[in-house]
Amino acid sequence: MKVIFRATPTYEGDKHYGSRLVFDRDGNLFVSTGERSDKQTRVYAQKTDNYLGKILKITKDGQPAPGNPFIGKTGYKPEIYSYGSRNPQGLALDEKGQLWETEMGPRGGDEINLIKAGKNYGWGDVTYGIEYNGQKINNGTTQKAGTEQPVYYWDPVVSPSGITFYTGNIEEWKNNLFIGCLSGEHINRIVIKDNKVVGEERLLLDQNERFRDVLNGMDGNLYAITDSGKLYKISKK
Ligand SMILES: [Ca+2]
Repeated sequence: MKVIFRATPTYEGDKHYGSRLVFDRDGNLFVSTGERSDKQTRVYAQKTDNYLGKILKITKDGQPAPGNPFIGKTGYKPEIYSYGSRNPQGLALDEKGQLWETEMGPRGGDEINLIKAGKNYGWGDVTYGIEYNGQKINNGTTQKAGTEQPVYYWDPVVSPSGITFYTGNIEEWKNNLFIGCLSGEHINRIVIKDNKVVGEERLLLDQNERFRDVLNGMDGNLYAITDSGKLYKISKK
């Protein structure tokens, strides 16, 4: 075992680690990190001198990936690809190689984002959600110059976890985004056209399971795992 990268600063807490790993088509690795949830660490998501609340892009040796947007820029960690994320647990490439991210928002603010190099995704200045206690976040700011809007958001939330773009043998599902949902207790199917969401379907709601991750099998089926330890195989009828 060899540690190739550490997402600092460290923090004593048990929430919001992110974290997904996805290889880009160029062989470098995208890594998502959470902002560790508490008020005192939330501010790190908007700051660029640290690794919390980020999408990072590194080489297999843990170095900044060549072409990263902030290489050589003062006040920016060179591994940063984008910033302003809360708890990004979903990361996947679509058929064109574009990077998509889902993140758990506060109450009423779970998001789907199309991740682009050097962009700020808003957290904790800009959100469609509110604090769990009902208070507004940054006076209820939902849009702000210099920040990216989510492609889609849920209110009430579904708690999006692992995601994947479908490559299996059900023709009408091809290239749809599948999302394992925790508190939502279903698998979410999102239809995307021209980078916009044009449809949403909730699958396996009757199972009452917290779906942790979804993945394409090499056999053309979709597989999902749950927090209760079950493995689902989803096939064509
Ligand atoms: Ca956002």
